[in-house]
Amino acid sequence: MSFSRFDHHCMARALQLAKRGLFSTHPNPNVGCVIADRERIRGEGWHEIAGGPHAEIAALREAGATANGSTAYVTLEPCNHHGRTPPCVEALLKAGISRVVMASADPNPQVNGQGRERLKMAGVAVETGLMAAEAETLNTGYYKRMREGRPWVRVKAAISLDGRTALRNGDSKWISSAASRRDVQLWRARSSAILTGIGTVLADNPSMNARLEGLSRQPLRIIADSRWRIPVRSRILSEPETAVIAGDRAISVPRELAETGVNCMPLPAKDGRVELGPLMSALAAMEVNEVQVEAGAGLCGALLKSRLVDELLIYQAPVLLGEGGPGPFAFGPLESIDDRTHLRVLETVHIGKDLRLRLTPEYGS
Ligand code: AOF
Ligand code: ZN
Repeated sequence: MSFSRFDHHCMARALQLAKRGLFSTHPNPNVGCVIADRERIRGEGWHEIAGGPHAEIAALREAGATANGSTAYVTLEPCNHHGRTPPCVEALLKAGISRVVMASADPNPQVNGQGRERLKMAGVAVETGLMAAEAETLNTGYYKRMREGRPWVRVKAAISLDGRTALRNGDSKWISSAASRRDVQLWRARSSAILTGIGTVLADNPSMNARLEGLSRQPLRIIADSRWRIPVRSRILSEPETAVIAGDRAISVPRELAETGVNCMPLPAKDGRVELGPLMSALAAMEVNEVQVEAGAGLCGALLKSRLVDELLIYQAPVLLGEGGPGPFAFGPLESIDDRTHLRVLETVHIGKDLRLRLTPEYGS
């Protein structure tokens, strides 16, 4: 299938619009839509919030009567089901759209090709795959949850040039620059959930919220706390309805903790530790698309060893911390260099004085 320069231009614009929903659409995907006739864009829209209008509806509203006979460029397959809102396909047909170009099919089993089939049946020309990689990257967590029943897991760490996250005495404030710490807030804000461990909660008493102006939602806070040890007055529990504690189902939840109203999630455990695969499946069942892990070396190492990590977000500061401090991942000493974990670098950028690396583990077979 060949797409014109104008097609590319319109889809690039639709992707740009989709990004406006990055901090607000959870658990829905980010979607953008452009309605154009042969030479001009007539309507633009994006999905802003779950329960609100889908991108197509917003764009059709702006296009008005000019939609008749026009092309709709959508970053995701238009839906053909009644969810919180009516099907977009019907609205596109009613407006007289004659061609639909979509970046990617919607992996949601309620949609998955059905939107496209319905459009075709009604005589609309449908073309798929324009800028598909960009569209999938934008909704990487949504695709992973729909396809695999697991969230996208991103581990964030601030390290020194000598690979440490703290001094031997535990001091770590601050290794990365203020600019890096602000950048972390953006990644937190787009995440469905932040995962940390009880060790970090006891040591640092963090709030793990997203501190950005104008946010309409906060990520869920998940605490891996196998023995239900969390103090009820921890900062991370200050809004109990936005926290989930994952503990060993073989140990009963302390009454004081249960009475806070926080969601205590009993899970299978091995060697006294909550099993991380079932934890991730449970989070996906709660419609968590992206999880950002901000935790100590133990939990991060266990996630990596379980092959649950999809992405590393590393802020490397040009400082040296000397011997004795931990690294970001603990999984025991290796016996052979052949056992090393390989990572592929996705991106490197300078943030303030630091270097920000995004990497993905290459788990092999
Ligand atoms: C579209 N356009 O802009 C979006 C779509 O409950 P609802 O009504 O909000 O529907 C949510 C589902 O609709 C979501 O899981 C995904 O399959 C699709 N999202 N579809 O045609 C949009 N955001
Ligand atoms: Zn829709």
